[in-house]
Amino acid sequence: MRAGLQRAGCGGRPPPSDHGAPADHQRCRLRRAGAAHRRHLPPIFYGLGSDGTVGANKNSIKIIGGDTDNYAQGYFVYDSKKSGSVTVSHLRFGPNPIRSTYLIDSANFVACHQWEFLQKFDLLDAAQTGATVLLNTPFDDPQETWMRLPQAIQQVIVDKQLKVSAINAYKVAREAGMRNRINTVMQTCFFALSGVLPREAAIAAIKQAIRKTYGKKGEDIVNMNIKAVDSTLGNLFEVPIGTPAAEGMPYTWVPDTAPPFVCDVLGQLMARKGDEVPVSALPVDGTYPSGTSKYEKRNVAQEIPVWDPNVCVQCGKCVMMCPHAVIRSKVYDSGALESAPSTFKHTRAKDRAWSDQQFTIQVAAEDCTGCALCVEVCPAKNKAEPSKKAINMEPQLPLREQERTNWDFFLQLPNPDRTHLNLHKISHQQMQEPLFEFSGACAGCGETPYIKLATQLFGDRMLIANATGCSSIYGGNLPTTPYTHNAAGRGPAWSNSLFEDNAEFGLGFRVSVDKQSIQAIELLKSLTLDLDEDSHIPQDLAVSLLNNAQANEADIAEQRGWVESLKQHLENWLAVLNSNGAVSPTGLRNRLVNLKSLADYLVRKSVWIVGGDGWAYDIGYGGLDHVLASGRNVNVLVMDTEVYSNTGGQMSKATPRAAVAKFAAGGKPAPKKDLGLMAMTYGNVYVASVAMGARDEHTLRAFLEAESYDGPSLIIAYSHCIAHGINMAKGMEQQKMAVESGRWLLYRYDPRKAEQCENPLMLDSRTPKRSLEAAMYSENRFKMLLRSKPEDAKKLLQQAREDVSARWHMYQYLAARNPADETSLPTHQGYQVGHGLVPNGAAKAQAEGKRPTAVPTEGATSEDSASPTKTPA
Ligand SMILES: Cc1ncc(C[n+]2csc(CCOP(=O)(O)OP(=O)(O)O)c2C)c(N)n1
Ligand code: SF4
Ligand code: SF4
Ligand code: SF4
Repeated sequence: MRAGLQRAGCGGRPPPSDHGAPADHQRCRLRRAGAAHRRHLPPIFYGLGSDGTVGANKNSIKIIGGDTDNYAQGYFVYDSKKSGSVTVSHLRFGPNPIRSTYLIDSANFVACHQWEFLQKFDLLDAAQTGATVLLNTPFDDPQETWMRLPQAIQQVIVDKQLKVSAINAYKVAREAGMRNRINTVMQTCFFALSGVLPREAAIAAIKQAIRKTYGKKGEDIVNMNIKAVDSTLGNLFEVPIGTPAAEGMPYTWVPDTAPPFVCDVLGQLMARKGDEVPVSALPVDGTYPSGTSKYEKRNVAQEIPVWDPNVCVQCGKCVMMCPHAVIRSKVYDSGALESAPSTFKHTRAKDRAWSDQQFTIQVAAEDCTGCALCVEVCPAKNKAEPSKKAINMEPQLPLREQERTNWDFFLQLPNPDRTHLNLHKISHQQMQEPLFEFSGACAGCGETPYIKLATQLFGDRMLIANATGCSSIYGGNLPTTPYTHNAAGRGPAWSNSLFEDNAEFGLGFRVSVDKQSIQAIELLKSLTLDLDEDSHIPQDLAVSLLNNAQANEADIAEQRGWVESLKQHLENWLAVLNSNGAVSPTGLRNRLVNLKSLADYLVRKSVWIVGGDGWAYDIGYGGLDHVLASGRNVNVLVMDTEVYSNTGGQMSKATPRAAVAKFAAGGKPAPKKDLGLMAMTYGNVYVASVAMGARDEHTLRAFLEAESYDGPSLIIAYSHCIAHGINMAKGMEQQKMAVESGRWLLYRYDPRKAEQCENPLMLDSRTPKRSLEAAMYSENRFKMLLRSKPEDAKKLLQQAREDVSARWHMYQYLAARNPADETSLPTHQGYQVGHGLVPNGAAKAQAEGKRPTAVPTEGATSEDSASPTKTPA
């Protein structure tokens, strides 16, 4: 992916007058200074997606192209990962017009903003002899920085006589309060080293750009950036060039142990050598092997969580919330520890179901993004050190080697038997292997925990139709694939369709799968129960296969066993036909072959239609509505970030009133569309509104219920996002605030309840207890309106309060209704007229003499149905 930006100053045009308006004085000074320092400068910057490198370079272009008489051009090359991949900024400045866009292959300045890249590829390839190199080093000592450089890089530095400077930019950024945002620090170093402008003028221009860029985000952010600029140059040092080490490792993107396709094709793409891969090396039908993100080992985290087994209460929350499937738990027999590495941590399992077993929480250090969501949600406090929890963030680099070994050991420990897990308990359920891991979503993304959860529960028999959006990008952007498979080779089948037809696309999956299982059933019957002559398939096997309800993991495991047995019988039967050479009855051989190829469709498949709110509420809504109305057994997961996140945060119909978004710069004037309520009017659609950060067990329960419902299901999942202007480490806390303030409701609408004479709507949120104002203004998307248009903000806040209150009252009313009181209402097409939310199953049950009773579903907790009584503040 390439993007260009070109700016020109006054070169080639009449010189600016020095007698311009006062506002122009600064520009004029810069113009003269720029002319004095004028040179043709082609620098290249290697950054990490989302570390701000591209943004900072755009600012540099504006400074140089706008405020000096240089021409300037920026050309940015990056892949489609949401964050955490290599971004390359090709910048050109000079006195002559730049008439074309092209990449720089001979640079006199090369900046490497991530130390990791030095081990991965030859980023000094384009450096001219005598060029300047700027490194972001994790080491404070100049000598150590030289010693730690890979041998290949040292050699190039010596051969090309490069001048190397370095700074521990992460340290400087952290000390300025900017966490991992190193862009301002590295930009200051660039101006200081490149001499494109005199230092003083450059620093003044950077500060001016900071005020312009971050002014809207608040004074704190501006001050942090200015603090970072001020402390940068004191930390910049020259690296002494020594003798290169005698030997070193070659550049590696993927380990040698990876499968050949990963080494030869995907590895090449990762090493930025995709242009050298022949077309013939790519899969002819467009299918790609799954489970390849694990080979990337991006090492993007500065800090990773470190587990303290003595403090851990073994709740599994950290595992559930991790957006990247990096932190995992296992229970296993102590005998498995015989070959454990000395640093591998474990403790006795606390759960009575595993009383004689060992328990471990393990982190994939090299895949961690350092988002710290897991630490934030950990409920266990270290009594001896109250500031600590059962997991705490610590620097990654010193732990990398040991945790790599520990992770490899952890992976080869057996996974617990899925059929013995209590799936209503987070600590049990989170032992299920995730079949979606290490995606390129932003660090701390609020969408991915939902996808990961779905793959843990159903991934081994799941088909996913993915609407275009963040989920299609982090779900399937080459070169690697985060969807993966278990040891038996089973994992989600995934495909992305258009933004506007994804629901229909997923419905097609259902229709196709159903057709194939019907064919398999017909063939099985015709080859056993209906066959005139002797069948080689035992009748009891056929009966078992046909009668299994496949209602839980144990049933499904049993069905899989029977399918394997069926395939074996079919193979034996075919062998008999082949060996005796007898002419088989018409079509028998074909029917056997067909059944063998369709036998897997005797196992229940789980079809998921997945996307964001832009898809579900707006552009794909017509199709979604059509699919919900079809009555077919599909599960729709809407990850509601309340904006079009993938394209930079445009307003959708899910955007709440008063939030600032693109196309709603003055705060959205209209309320959020109630997609769930619209779906409930069908009466036969399972609908749930969830927020994992607010009630994780509720989310889990909704997923289980939705999938088990033999009809359309819709889960609307609140997903925090970088577009909200929040500290992403606190994303789950933001979700909680949204629920506790009444801005987001938790509920489930289960049409099966009506069959038991119950109200199908269960309002699972508690009475809102938090101030809506405080919850909203904890997010920059709301707060920024307060700064830019305080009067409008006040008005919209009041309207938002009214929205929340009205919606709360309506849901409270609907959830409190007693279906038994409503049997006299007229019915139309199976639903009570005027009360579309109560299917007349309740009326039917009443008419049949069943008493309306409150029957708790399996695994219910006392918290599951709140009795909301108060009105939100
Ligand atoms: C018909 C069409 N319009 C626009 C786009 C560009 N586009 C791709 S993803 C996206 C935003 C998706 O937003 P949303 O559905 O909310 O998902 P999110 O990115 O928030 O997960 C847009 C506008 C497109 N692919 N197709
Ligand atoms: S820091 Fe983030 S990515 Fe790393 S384990 Fe914790 S939640 Fe997962
Ligand atoms: S969240 Fe904390 S207490 Fe719970 S399993 Fe993870 S580390 Fe242990
Ligand atoms: S949903 Fe938001 S946080 Fe997640 S990947 Fe998209 S932009 Fe990033």
